Amino acid sequence: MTAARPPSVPPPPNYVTSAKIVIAGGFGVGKTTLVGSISEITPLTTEALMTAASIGVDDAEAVPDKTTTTVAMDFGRITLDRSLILYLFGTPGQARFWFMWDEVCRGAIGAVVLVDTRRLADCFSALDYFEERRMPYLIAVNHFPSATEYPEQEVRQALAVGDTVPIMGCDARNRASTQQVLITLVEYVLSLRRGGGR
Ligand SMILES: Nc1nc2c(ncn2[C@@H]2O[C@H](COP(=O)(O)OP(=O)(O)OP(=O)(O)O)[C@@H](O)[C@H]2O)c(=O)[nH]1
Ligand SMILES: [Mg+2]
Repeated sequence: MTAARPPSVPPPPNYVTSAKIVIAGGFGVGKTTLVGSISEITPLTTEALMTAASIGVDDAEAVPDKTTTTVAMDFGRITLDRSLILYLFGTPGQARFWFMWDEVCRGAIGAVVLVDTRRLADCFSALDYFEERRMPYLIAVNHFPSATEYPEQEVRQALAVGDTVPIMGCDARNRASTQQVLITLVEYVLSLRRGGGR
C-alpha cells in the first residue's frame, strides 16, 4: 500500500492507492473461482489437471466437478473505486505447496480465508499462518448447495477466531458477493489501522 498520509493533507487529484490482498483457504474451497469472478483482467491462473495420481492425496469428494488444482497462485486485479486498486493473490490449496505461501503473501494488507462448512478444519493452517504473522483476515463462508448453513456465532466458535474477526457468507462465483467480501476486508483493515490494531 502507498505510504499513509497525515489526515490533514488532502490527497492530490487522481491519487490512486493499490493494495495486495490474499485469498486463502483449504483445497477446493473456491479461491480460484473467487479471483476469477471479480478480476477485471483475465486472471493469471496456474491450474494443473488433477490426474489419477491425486486420488487418495487430494480429497475432492466435496467438489466432485473439480478437474484442476492451483499449483502456484492465482492473480487478478479489481478497481474498487477510482482511487483504490486491489491486486488479488490466491494461494494454492494443497499442503504440498506451502513453500509458495511466503511469496504469495509478502506485502499483503490482509487476507480472505474462504471456508466450506463441510470441511472447516481445512482452513486451520491458513488461520494459523495469518495469526502468527498478525496479518488481518476475515472469514468468508463459501456456500456450496449441499453444505449446512450455520449461524455466525457457531462458525466463530468452531474456528476459534476472535470476536472482532469479520465472518460473512459469500458465493465465490458471484461478482457482487465477492466485491462485498473485499470491501468488508478493506474496511476492516482500515479500522484496525485507525484503531492501532494489528
Ligand atoms: N456451488 C458452488 N460451487 C463452487 C463455488 N465456488 C467454487 N465452486 C466449485 O468448486 C470447485 C472448486 O473451485 P476452485 O475455485 O478451483 O477451488 P480452489 O480453492 O481454487 O482449489 P485449489 O486451488 O485446488 O485449492 C469448482 O468446481 C468450482 O466450480 C460456490 O460458491 N458454489
Ligand atoms: Mg485454486
